[in-house]
Amino acid sequence: MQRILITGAAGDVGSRLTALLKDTYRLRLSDIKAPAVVPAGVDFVPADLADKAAVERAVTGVDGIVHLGGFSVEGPWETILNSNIIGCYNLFEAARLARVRRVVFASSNHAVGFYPRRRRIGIDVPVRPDSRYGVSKAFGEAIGALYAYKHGLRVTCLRIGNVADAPVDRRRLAIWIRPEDLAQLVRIGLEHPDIRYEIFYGVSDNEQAWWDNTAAHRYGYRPEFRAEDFRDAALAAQAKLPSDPVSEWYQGGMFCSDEYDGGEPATY
Ligand code: 15L
Repeated sequence: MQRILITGAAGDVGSRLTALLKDTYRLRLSDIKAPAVVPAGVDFVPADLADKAAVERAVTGVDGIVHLGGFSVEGPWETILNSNIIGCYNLFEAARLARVRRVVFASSNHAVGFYPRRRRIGIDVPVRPDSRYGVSKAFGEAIGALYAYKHGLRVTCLRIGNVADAPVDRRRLAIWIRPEDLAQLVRIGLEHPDIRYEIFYGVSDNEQAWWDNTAAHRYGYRPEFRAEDFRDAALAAQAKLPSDPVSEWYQGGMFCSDEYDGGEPATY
């Protein structure tokens, strides 16, 4: 059984993946504070990602890492710098030193948030981050490529949409992913023999999706959930939200309209 470290394990996505993966791998959890639930037989190693020595302790002896850790929304530059830029470098460098074989990096749709919703994009478009947070995710994808091609780490970057039991508004009808589908993608990243460096979109089988996820499907991803099954509830929730033209134009939603003074939105 592979020994897998999950960073950011105390967060919502970390807790859900722990529950879904605990019988498949020998898990070790890490975060600044212990998760509310640490299942029997699972270790917890505290680590602040900005503390290199602590990160090195956390990764020692594992075969693979699911790197969810860091600041998970837009934040002040100092916070993003320490948690997501320095933290991500520390994680990859510690993985190299400890000869970890695989990293699954939780990237985000916000690495490409400034594409208009009317465009369908694949993994071959240039990044268009919509926030300092999105920039940090593009950085994580770039450092993942460096460690994959230079140091032989097998790296999978998941541009995750929105992880929840159900989509909560119109935007999430396009980008929603059920935790079970996310666990399937994580397992491909940790196990598929042909992975060297890949970017997949972390999205369920949504009819309205803005992303071409051919790469994930090529590796066997078969999402089991569809946002359309929750369409009426999501649209009813959307009807109660105030209108926000910039947010509604771009894929990144409010991450785009937040602090926005860019004039007319891009048409392409
Ligand atoms: C993300 O990357 C965030 O981590 C999550 O909290 C959501 O805001 C999500 O994107 C989203 O775009 O809905």
